[in-house]
Amino acid sequence: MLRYRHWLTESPRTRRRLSSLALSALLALFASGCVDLGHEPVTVMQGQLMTGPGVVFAERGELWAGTFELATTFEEDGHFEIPVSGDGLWGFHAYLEGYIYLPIQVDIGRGLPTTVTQPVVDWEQLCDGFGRCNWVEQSTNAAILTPEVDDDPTDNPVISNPHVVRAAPGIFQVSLDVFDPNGDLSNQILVHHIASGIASQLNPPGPIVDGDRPNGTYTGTVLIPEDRPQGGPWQFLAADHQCSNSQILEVLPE
Ligand SMILES: [Ca+2]
Repeated sequence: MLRYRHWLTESPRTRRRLSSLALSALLALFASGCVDLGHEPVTVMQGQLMTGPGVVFAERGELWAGTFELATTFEEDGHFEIPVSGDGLWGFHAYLEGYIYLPIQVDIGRGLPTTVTQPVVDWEQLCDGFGRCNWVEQSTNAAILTPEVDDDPTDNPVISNPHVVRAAPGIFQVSLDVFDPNGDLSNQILVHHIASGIASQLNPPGPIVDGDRPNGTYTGTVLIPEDRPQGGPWQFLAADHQCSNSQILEVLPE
């Protein structure tokens, strides 16, 4: 209050000078970037799959070496959009029942919508080299993402008994039984809370041998920030090292 009175009783000339100093200081703060304007730019990974429905997971960091943190479902139209929590490298993973999952490394720009694109491949040449030609014909538009049809599901992971239990506000215990017929489970034993977009990897029930996760009951703890929705269904899936994935199961918390 004293300071305020002092300001009012200064001469007009002094007030103008003080006002000018205050403006300069404010401009300097803006220029140095240390003023939080409260408008954090929205950084989005978005794109278009040739079909749906399914789920896209966003892995923070280098593809297959990062952390699965976020996810979103998509419908028959194949469009997806995930607001990600930082720029830089993210792994994109699309899972559709009946298809081999599609992984792509994406470099996300800060405050920008980054569209995921798929390198256009000469499939005929690739097929000749690998002796397999069962790929879906890919669009010449790199922005139409095209996963491969899974024509041999006999070696796919099989999941059952998905459980979600709310242990405390914002804290959920999850578990899932996973079985892979040829024992090549990857680290992608995944859970997704649909309403909040939060995703997580589950922990294996035993040792990892040569990169292969064991069959058994996987468990985990998922934290949902209090400013995000807490209710509604959860999704589970598993994938192996050949990019085969399980069915996608959906459950409500117990
Ligand atoms: Ca397998």
